[in-house]
Amino acid sequence: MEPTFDRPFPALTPAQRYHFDINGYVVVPKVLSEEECTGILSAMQRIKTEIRALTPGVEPGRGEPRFLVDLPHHVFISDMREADPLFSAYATHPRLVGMAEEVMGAEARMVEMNAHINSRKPEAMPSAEPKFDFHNGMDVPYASHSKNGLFHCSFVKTLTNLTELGPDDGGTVVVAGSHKIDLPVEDMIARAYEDRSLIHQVVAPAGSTLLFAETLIHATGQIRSDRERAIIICGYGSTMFPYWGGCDLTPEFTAKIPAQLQTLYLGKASWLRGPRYRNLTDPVDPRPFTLADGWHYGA
Ligand SMILES: O=C(O)CCC(=O)C(=O)O
Repeated sequence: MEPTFDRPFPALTPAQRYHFDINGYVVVPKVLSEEECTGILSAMQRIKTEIRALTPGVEPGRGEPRFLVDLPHHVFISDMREADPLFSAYATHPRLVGMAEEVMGAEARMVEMNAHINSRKPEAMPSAEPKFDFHNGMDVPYASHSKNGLFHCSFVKTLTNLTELGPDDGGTVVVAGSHKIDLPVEDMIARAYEDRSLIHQVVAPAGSTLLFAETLIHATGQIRSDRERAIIICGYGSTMFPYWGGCDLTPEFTAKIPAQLQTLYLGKASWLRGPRYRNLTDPVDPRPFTLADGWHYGA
């Protein structure tokens, strides 16, 4: 029998799905265990050290991760898909892929694989009313549609905090509800600064996943504590979307991808998007999935 990629559907409880529809995001706790967070975090710290050790001017090669931001208090690492078996296990975690597909209403492919490790900006005075680097990744009319009364977005992220996020620890901030409002982004950001109750911030134990539509306006929060924040992010898009990153997979890695994960990694040269839709009240598929159920290449 052909192997299949078994992932949950629906992956969200009706209440999680309702929260997502209203706000454009939902925080799902306990997606990763403490041990899984520690493992991914130490792999990220190793990658950070390795990139820092590169000779200045030497560009990372194909398949190798790189810094998109390289500051003393903040590194933004991109193109991590091949860099450690735990990252591939994260990106193929059946529950995470299931959550992304539920929001997309379609089969997923990976379009980004990134991480942030950041701490308080040394020079910045913590502010009670900070300004954020708000942005979204796709516009509402092009990226979204509805089915069975539920919102869907063709570009979705699963962002998991590997460190605990208290109110001062810089959790992601979002302009709640902006995922479905077709107005100029700068106008919505201005309204959110006028009424800060519109800005929601992730406060969650380590191992929680922020699932959000990329039409949602979002940004890194302000760190006021002495704690380092570490998050891992996988972006998923419709299977006909290209990978949104600088770096192709190596042929060696591509050759190892199991048949049932080829579409997830490589997409499809076809516009048949594999629709999958739920009703709000459909119960969640309760099967437990762990990082070990994802694909650890070379394992
Ligand atoms: O650092 C964060 O919390 C937000 C990350 C972000 O803006 C993104 O993935 O697009």
